Amino acid sequence: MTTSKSPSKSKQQSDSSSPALDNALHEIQPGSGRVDHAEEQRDNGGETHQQIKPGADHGDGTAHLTDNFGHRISDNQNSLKAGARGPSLLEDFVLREKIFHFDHERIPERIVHARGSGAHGVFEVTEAIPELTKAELFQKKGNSCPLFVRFSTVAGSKGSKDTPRDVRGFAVKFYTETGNWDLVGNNMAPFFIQDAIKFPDLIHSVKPEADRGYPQAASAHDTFWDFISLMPESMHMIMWAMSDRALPRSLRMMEGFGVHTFRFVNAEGKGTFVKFHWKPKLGMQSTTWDEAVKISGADPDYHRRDLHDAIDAGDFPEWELGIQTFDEQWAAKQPYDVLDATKLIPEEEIPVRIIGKMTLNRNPDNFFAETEQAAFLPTNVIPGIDFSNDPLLQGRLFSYLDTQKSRLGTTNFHQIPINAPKCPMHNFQRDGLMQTMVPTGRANYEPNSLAEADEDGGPRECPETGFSTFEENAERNDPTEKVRARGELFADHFSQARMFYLSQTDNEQAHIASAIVFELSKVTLPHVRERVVAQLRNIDADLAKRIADGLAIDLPEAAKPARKPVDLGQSDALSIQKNVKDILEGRQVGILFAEGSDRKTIDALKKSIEAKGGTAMLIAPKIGGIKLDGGTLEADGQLAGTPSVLLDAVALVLTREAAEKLTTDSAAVDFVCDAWAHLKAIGHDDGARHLLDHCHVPVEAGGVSEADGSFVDNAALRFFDREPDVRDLA
Ligand code: HDD
Repeated sequence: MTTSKSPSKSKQQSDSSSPALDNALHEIQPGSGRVDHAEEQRDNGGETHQQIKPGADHGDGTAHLTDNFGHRISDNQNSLKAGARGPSLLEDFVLREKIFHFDHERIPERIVHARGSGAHGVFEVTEAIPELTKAELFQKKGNSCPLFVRFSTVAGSKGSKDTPRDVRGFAVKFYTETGNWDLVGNNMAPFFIQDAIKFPDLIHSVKPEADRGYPQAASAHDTFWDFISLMPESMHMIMWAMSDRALPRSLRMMEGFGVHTFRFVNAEGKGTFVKFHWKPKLGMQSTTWDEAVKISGADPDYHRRDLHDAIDAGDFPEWELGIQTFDEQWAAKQPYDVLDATKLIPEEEIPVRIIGKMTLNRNPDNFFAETEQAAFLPTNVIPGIDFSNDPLLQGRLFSYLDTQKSRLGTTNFHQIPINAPKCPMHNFQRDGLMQTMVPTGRANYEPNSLAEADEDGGPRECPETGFSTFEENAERNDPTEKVRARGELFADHFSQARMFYLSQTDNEQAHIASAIVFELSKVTLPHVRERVVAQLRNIDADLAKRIADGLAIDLPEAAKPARKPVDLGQSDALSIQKNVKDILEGRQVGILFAEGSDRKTIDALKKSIEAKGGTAMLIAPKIGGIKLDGGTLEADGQLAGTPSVLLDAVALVLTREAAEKLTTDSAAVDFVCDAWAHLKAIGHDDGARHLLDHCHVPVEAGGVSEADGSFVDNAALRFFDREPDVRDLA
């Protein structure tokens, strides 16, 4: 590679626990092919691309500053002028090139999922599944490959915040030895619509409204809910989008889903349906809505920073890859269609079988070159993995390749290093805008017989090992019939929405209800609000009533469902709170101190937080150094710039005098009141009680404790029992 590694704290290189992981950090080095971009140019271009080495730096390793064509620049501070106070001269090629390049730095943002954060990593197979798929990757336990992940929000622009209520994209590019495999999923199992033909409508409705250009990164507006109210198929996904799943605490703490039913194909040609799942090692965590709103002001890059910092610190985020597999016969017996992307398969029906592990272990060196230019394509599958007839997936197979041309500007976007495969790539495609490969020889067509004249005839097709499409059993379809229609069971829009809602804990249900009331309260069209509530009546009568009460409207008649919903019971796997992991890893615990605070308490807290895998953050009114017994202590964050919304739990270690002084500092008062309202663990010493009293925090309440070991135990949790004390859960 020609890029240089950034000097981040590199527990990254040395601490990987498995040799497979270490190996996969290196690029795949296949005998015959290109390895990386630079290598490729050498392969193809020969001498023309060689670097001229002598005198390339100042002698101390510092490179010469040059223009884009290698001319050394003598002065990067002043443009060329006719006299020191005269006009700039057109002949200043240094100035013109610099401004010209700058003027064209931006490329169109992604039409959806514009805001995203990426990371490099490795995938390791933990259980081989040759009986299910012939995919080379999954043939042996321990097989591994490098990968790149991009997480994203959906509706907001590139520069929008990280914490809107939104679905999160979860796109993984596996660079396997048999080509790239892109698993382009979300952090929610179902999707809003069933057929790709509705995707432009869905996205138009949620994006800023056409005439006024707002709201940014928000679904709480007329056009989104107008569309939704007319699309009952979206009701299941609406339950997910209004749930705490849409407010992840960290990108490291969310599940991922391939959403569609895909197909594995084994060496005998047998097909098995498969759904893909990502399970985070840290478990799932969410913020509250009020917290998410405040985080977006305090740190719009909250998730991006968290991901970057964790990787930089060597706390490599991990997910397990799981699968649910089933055959046509099983699928045919279900009360839903497995080809319908608005449906999921309950984990209680088919448990998720873990087959691999993803570890993110390297931050991108350059945001634009890697994260921004990454192009994911659901069409990127490897032999052994195939598509299903899901009509949403089928539309995606066209859309992604197409969109890259308008975003990255060229059909050669596959040559950008982040997109290029790391296995050999040879074909007869030629030319095009920004062609960077320099193919040699005459063979740019096939078949050819140039080899007979001792010339390089180029690559040949691989009937045995190449991708061959699964031979579908057409029993359930008549492929000769052209119809614009959907499978019969696609018409059940409510059964799984109801299952999701009923599977939540009481306060998770309350969060869904509050979210819908919030969103619909931003809707200005009364008939839209009513139509949504009419749809909700088919999910749960109590939910619909709560929403109608919350909006202060009469309960409308239920909308007539296209197909009568069936009772699917509950699935505990759908609830975050029922599955929460009581661990401190990945959590950020704040310790607020001020002049005179007890150093021993601070040190002991910090030690036990770190011993449990959490991060301790010292916060004080001033950052540079606070006087304590036995010296001064520097803070990691200044109080006003580090509100408690950025922390998972807070300890207050204060003298009575300091606590009293802080009662007149709104940053300190908000720090405590928000930690209380956001249901966080609060630890305190005697002196700090004064500040708690001022903020009406009852010291006997759940999660409020002495700033000792009990606080550190509490810090892994949120105290939902307190919720009725801080907000209306009607
Ligand atoms: Fe999509 C981007 C996920 C349906 C069309 N989509 C995009 C990304 C993710 C998803 C994670 C961002 C990739 C990245 O980080 O670069 N999309 C999904 C999921 C869907 C889905 C899980 C349903 C199951 N998408 C979907 C449909 C269409 C698209 C039905 C069009 C017919 N999606 C696109 C796109 C994007 C995209 C316009 C924008 C940027 C890009 O592709 O590369 O083509």
